[in-house]
Amino acid sequence: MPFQPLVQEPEIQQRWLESGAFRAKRASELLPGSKTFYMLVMLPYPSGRIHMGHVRNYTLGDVTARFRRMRGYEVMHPLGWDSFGLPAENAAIKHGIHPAIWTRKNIEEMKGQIQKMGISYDWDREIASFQDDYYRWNQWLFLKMWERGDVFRAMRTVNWCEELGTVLANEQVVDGKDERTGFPVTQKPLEQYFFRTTKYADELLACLDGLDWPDNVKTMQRNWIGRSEGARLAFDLKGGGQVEVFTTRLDTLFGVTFMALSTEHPVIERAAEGDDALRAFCDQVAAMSREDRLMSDIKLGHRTALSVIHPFTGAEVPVFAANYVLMDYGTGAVMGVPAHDERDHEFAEKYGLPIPKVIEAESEWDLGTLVNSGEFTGMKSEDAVTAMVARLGGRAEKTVTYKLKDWGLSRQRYWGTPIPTVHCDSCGVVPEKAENLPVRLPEDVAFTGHGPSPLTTSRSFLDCACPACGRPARRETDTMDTFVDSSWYWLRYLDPKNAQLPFAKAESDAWMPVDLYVGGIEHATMHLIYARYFYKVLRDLGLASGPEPFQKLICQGMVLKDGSKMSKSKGNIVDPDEVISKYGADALRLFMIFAAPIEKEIDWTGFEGIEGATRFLKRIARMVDEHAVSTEALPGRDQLAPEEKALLIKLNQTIARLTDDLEKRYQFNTVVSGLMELSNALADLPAGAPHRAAVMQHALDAFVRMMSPVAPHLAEQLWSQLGKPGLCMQAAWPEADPAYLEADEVTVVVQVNGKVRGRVSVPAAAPEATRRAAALACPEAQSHLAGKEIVKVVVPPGGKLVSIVVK
Ligand code: ANZ
Ligand code: ZN
Repeated sequence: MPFQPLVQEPEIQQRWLESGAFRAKRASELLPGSKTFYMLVMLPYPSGRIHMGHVRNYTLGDVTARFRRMRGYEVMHPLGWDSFGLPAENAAIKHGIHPAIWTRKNIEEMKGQIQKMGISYDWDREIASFQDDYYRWNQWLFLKMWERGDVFRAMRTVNWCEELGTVLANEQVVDGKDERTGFPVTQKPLEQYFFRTTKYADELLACLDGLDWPDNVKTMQRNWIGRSEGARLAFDLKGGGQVEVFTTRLDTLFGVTFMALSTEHPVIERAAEGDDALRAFCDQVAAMSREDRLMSDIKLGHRTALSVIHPFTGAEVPVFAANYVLMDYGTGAVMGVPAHDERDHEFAEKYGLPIPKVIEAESEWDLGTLVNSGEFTGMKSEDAVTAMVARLGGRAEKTVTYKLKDWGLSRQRYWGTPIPTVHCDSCGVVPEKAENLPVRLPEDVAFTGHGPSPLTTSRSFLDCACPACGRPARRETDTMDTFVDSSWYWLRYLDPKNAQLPFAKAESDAWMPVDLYVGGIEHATMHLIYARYFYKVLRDLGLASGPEPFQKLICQGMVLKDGSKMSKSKGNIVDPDEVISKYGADALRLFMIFAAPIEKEIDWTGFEGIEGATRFLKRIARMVDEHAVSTEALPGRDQLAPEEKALLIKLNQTIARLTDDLEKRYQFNTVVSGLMELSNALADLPAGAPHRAAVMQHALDAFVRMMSPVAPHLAEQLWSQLGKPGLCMQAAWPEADPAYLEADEVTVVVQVNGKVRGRVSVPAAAPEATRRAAALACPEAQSHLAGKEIVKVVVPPGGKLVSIVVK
């Protein structure tokens, strides 16, 4: 049968589905001692169509899942839908359809596309976060965390968009505007729910060391957690009260010439009550985004009427409100040391403040020695910190501060998990009872696109009884950040129908940790921090075991076109569906795997790559077509002709290499190049080779199995053609035969004075002395040695080269 993917692929997909070959076992069905492999890809957002990024991600996952099955592992390979969030709500506003309808339609469409790619997902485990049998467990976990104090309510300054009536994440705010709509964003204090992520800051940092993750992702997480060792120090305010600062450089204390406080600092807010100019300045800063305040070159300050007293010199130090000091880091107050801190320096120059030098450093690496620092002058920086803390008594202490924030999970949105609490006039904020879950999203809502969330206008949703006192109360209208949905979804796959618990511990113990997680680098921080955090909480709740959810992480590179990311706005999208409907899934899969190493970008350069893949698949199909199925036994090594032996050596070396690539090195593109080389060797076997039929049968049998993870459809077809029973995807991965790993003879290249002069054959196991002697006896080299003095003969490691130096 020729290669006809458009006809054959759907038939083969049907066979797979009917045979249940993708089904993963439940914990109770696993035999003791069986090896398990959990292959996870980042769950997609159902935007409507799959794109090449999805194709690449899912193909990599599928190659791994299929390879592991063939290697005898029990494999877990599921997919679901991250289906709450803004786009559905925006579509609802734009087209007047309910987000649930839009979401369902998109899921159906994308699922069809993914199935056409032949990805081996266990669809019985499919989940979608917008369904109440998923999000009820978000609510259930929320209540568990509430009990333990892992969720709390607090006033925090947030990015507030009046027009949209919601809080925005820092990432969504650009130039003080909502990135999407351009509506202005201001800073405003709001009562919010928070997960206490900071409780796990140290563990989140420490556990990174043990993970098999890309270094750049680990670095991004370390920076995100941002552990800083330093000290807290309280300054007395002139006229009463104190201001506490956090500093990493207490040793620079004698260089302090001003104090900079955040505009939201309580001391500033109090001072602004009687100071209109200060009030106006604070309002001006409130209109700036967090990003601008951090990155801005423009340091803005406002000198207040306040001053603090230097704890050692007794000098009066002026207090400023400043835009570059953030309320949510450290204490929201900075001791300004312009000689030794860049931002403070800029600020001091702008406002004409003195810049005294108090540290002398010999090099960039030297922390320095104190100068002009009273009794501490001459001390090394590190020693000075300790000495100062001691001298300052209760006024100072060493502390650690983190950039990591508690995770604000409130969103003033409709399309998310309702936060399961109730506002009661007599009891305050009360958690809903677990038996009343799920708190469902109401259907009787209108989408206007502005103003407060539709939940706030739905009477059927709002009116409820207080879980504590039973009196009429009002339901919470905030919904959860959609990152909550993706923070434990991979555990629900393990037990998707469980109606008592989010998942049974037996299931998570059987499959966790995830053996390989593949996804985009854009999730290096938020998702991958939140997911690790949740897993630690689940462990502490007794629901899961182990410290970390994802043992190995690979971030696949992007698929580019003309050097830039494929995107709707650039109009440079290549639709995978279009490719599949023309070339079939195997060609697209093969291309995706072969085009580049997994973590590198792929440049989509038109259809040439896909056509190349098609030619290769056609060639293999033709080779099997032209081969007559043989049942003749493979003769022993001694009976084989040299070219037959050489082919079997190539075959077994390829098996060994590809096994290693897939199992240990997670190298995928070299698997395809290995198959290509091997196919050339197969084609080169002479027609008249004495045991041709048996050798070809043996080699093609292994070849087809090895191509199966990458091009599973064609492999399945060829497997039948070779007369093999059952499904190729369920066959065992070939084992390399040690008898054929070493060639009998190897070629040694002979160099004289750096020039290649000849080649000799020696037994593969020949020792160095034999190689050297053979090289010196090489007839082509002899003419270059005649009459010369041999200075030295070098056999570098590997022994495939002998280098002779003469004069
Ligand atoms: C005096 C000083 C002198 C500082 C010096 C640095 C160098 P990291 O390393 O990122 O933790 N700081 C403290 N709280 C701040 C806030 N809320 N907003 C903006 N800046 C703040 O940075 C710690 C340093 O950042 C602290 O140490 C403080 O400036 C500043 F030669 O204190 B330092
Ligand atoms: Zn009550």
